[in-house]
Amino acid sequence: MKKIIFVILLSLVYGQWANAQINSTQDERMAWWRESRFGMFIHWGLYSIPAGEWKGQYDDKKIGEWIMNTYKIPYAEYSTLAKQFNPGRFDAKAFVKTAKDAGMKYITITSKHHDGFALFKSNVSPYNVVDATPYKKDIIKALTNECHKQGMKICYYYSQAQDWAEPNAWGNNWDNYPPEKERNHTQYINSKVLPQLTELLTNYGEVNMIWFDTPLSITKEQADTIKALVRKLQPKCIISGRLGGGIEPDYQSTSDNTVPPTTVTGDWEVPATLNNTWGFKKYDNAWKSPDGVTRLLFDIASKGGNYLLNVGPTADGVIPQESVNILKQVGDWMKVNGEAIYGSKASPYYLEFPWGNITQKPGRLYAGIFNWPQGDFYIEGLQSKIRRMYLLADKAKKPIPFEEQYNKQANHHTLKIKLPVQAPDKVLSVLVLEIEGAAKTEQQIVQDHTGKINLFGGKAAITKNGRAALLAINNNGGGAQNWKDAAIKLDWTFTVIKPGNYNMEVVSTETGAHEKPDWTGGHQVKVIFNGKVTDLKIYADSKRPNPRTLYWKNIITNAGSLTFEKPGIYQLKLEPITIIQEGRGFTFREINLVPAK
Ligand code: JFZ
Repeated sequence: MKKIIFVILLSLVYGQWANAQINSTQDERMAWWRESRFGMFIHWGLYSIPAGEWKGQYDDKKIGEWIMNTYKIPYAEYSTLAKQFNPGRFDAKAFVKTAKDAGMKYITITSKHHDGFALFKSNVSPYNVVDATPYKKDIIKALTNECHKQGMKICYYYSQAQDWAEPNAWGNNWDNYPPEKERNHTQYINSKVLPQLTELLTNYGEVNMIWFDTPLSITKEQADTIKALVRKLQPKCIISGRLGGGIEPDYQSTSDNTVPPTTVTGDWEVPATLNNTWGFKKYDNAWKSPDGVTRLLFDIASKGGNYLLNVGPTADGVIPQESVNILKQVGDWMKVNGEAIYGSKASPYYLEFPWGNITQKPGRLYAGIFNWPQGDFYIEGLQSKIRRMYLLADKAKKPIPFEEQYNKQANHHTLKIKLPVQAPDKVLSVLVLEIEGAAKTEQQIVQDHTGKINLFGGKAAITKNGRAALLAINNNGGGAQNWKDAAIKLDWTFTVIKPGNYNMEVVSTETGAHEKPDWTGGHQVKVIFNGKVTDLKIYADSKRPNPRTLYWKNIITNAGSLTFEKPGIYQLKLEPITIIQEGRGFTFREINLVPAK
């Protein structure tokens, strides 16, 4: 599974000019996308007819659009669904309106998913909505025309590797097709993928992006051919993150539903479901709350990403009412607070806050508060000078009183802010901070005003055998990615302001597929503080939901207590003794030190 790839560009002197050339066209392509921040994903196809049920069989843990694979339905049988595909209630206007009302700026629709069925008229294969169904109308055309009319960007999902209708493609290993190794993948690409992409990129006017997916073993050469074709036919069309073959796409996608725990540079996007499936399933009612979705939208923008949120229309051609309702509420919030989202950039901080997160524009920070404080509100570690503050929901921009505090000994800045008692929005309220110059934040780890000290894994010095090492703290629960090497050690240096006794908790995370979260415990570690070694076994003493993921919980291991005799700088180390090798490894996220009562 692809995770976010952190790319470090080494700018060689002679390479800088070349980079500027590449970046200028990429910047051009990406401009509307960066401005948008919020888009609609549409998974729609023949799978919306069985809607998660096949001959009386149901499965909560399977995604709807994979039903052909789930029940190993032969192509000859599955393809007859086309004769029933007749979405009489489909109205492109209604789709675009739902997206617009939500505040979404682009639509990405499945032009062909893994089942191989095309939602557009194709001369390459009769397995398409015009030639194989009683409906006979080109859905991609209708939606594209409507998007063009209404100023909505239109993007096509296209499954370039898996095509379960094709003997030479990837993925179908239940039909009587040649074994995967004997297939001529290139033949499939040349005879279906390239000609269909040509149709999509020539027959419908401007296409803003092709969203590729599940590349599997696609080669660099194959991916290059596909990329070159898209570039040739529509140079401004974005190529999404999952083309494969190691080629450079225009941006990265995270794993599905995965929100990174920190700010991430570059262009990236979270493809996400509204319940637990992409393609419509009639019995999936695990709807996310509109509050949760609004907070995720803000948090993703704060970390620098786009949110591509899915709806799965029914066989009738309507977006489920529950989805419409959720999106409408997000849209109402966007009407008031959209300024903090559209065209915003990532937070100047690396880490999220317990109360919410921050987006920015030149001269402005937008603090999105989802835990409205009882009493004073604090923003810590901001070095920039503040001009004024007001609530985004307040048209009069009535100044919010604040005080800039500075602890010289700890070199720590704190803003003490007098918010009104009542939050303007019960879900997430935005406080605007007008600042002088570019935002500057402290890099140190320092105790906050509640006394809590947060030692996040990604803030540690990470070493192996005394040398700098890499450990990605970015699994989909926000913890370490496959940490199985017990020689990797973590080490934090931090500033304590208030001496006293502190309880220590070690936090790891669930991870794995969103339909089945998973966690491995039993690892043995030591925590070293002030020459004192505490041996610890990683058990799930308690679990805590993480509002940033909605799927993967934080797992808490109580780790005893420690004492700071006086204010100052301290060091703490975490060193594994043994890590359980099966399963997910040690999904460590952070250590929290909390004042003991
Ligand atoms: C893929 C598809 O298989 C799925 O049907 C849906 O279209 C989704 C948006 O994309 O599923 C994936 C692809 C990549 C990951 C997980 C699920 N990943 O990188 O973790």
